[in-house]
Amino acid sequence: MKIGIVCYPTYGGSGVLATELGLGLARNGHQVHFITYNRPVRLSSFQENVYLHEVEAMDYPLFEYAPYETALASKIVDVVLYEKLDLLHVHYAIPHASVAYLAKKILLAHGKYIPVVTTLHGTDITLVGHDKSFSPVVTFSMNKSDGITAVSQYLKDKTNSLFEIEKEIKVIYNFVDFARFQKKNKDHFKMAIAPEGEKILVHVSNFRKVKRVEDVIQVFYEILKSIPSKLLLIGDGPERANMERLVRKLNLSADVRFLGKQDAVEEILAVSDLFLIPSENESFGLAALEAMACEVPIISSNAGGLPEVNVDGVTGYICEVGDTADMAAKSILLLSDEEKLSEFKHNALEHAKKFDLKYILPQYENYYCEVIEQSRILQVG
Ligand code: GMT
Repeated sequence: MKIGIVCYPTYGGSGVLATELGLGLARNGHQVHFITYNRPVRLSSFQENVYLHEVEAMDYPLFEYAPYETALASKIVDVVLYEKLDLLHVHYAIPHASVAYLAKKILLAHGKYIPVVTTLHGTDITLVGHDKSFSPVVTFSMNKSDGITAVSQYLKDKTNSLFEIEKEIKVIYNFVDFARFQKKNKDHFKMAIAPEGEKILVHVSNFRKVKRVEDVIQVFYEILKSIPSKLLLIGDGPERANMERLVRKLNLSADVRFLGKQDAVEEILAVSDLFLIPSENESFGLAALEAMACEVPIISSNAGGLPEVNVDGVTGYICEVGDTADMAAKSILLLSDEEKLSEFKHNALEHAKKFDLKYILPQYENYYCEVIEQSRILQVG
């Protein structure tokens, strides 16, 4: 198949998932065309069957905001016609689903029907999409997509409760590529971070309010009272400066390291003992799954789809959103019992295997075939 993938190129989970999906499809022999405004972060080197079409939104003194949607729709039309794409898969509803609808209408005028699949990732539904400034457009364009997928059962249910969706939403879980995410020996790295054999805790996010990074720091503050440990904070975003201030205020600077955006997250996960994800809202928690693939147990909140990824008392522990005392107590329970910790590490890996790319990729391929076939029947009819 020739597939166009529209996504955000940034460090967010939706862009990461879209890129990993495109790379997997390309390895399976499909031709994949990424259409976005920058090189996606996980698209780091040349790969057979992969093409990148960068969208440039023209700047002009009249515009306060460069019209990205118009430029994206034009680029989609151009790529679909010139590369003769079979299907367009857009990740994150805003603005991609409505832009895809516009492109689809323009393409129809050229005599080309392009089936569109929209994948919902989370905040496009739970935070942004539901806002009344976006809601009518999001509802309309989701209903105009030929297929809709959601990355967890929670997100499917949430979408159906917040919007009038006329189509069946298919749940296709996020996945992890075990060729990349697996425990590797990085002892030299561990020595550099935790020279006295301290436990290593890790958090990866875009440092938005919804991630509750302040809870990560508060939990670590409590853990440190009884367990020698280090905290690695990976990622960057609007809350970073506030978090740096909090670390200084709690006098934790010697034990907390802000590593910023990292490309080789798997190398850091490889030396970590525990992953903290106390989010207010999380449709799935791809970062947690990637940690589990590297044998890192999870302390998570019970928000959204996290319980579909982290199994309470098996791959880690689940606590109420904001209950940092419970999160700290569960972390200490695990970190102070070597036998339990290695059992949970093993369980985390075993559970992550259920989300292996090799099982999820065919679900997308089959869904694409289904959507293309249904669109063909509708056109003939
Ligand atoms: O977590 C974010 O804020 C980024 C966001 C995105 O769209 O890039 O992530 C969402 O999509 C990920 C991939 O499907 C999910 O794993 C995250 O749980 C989801 N984030 C939220 O729901 C807050």
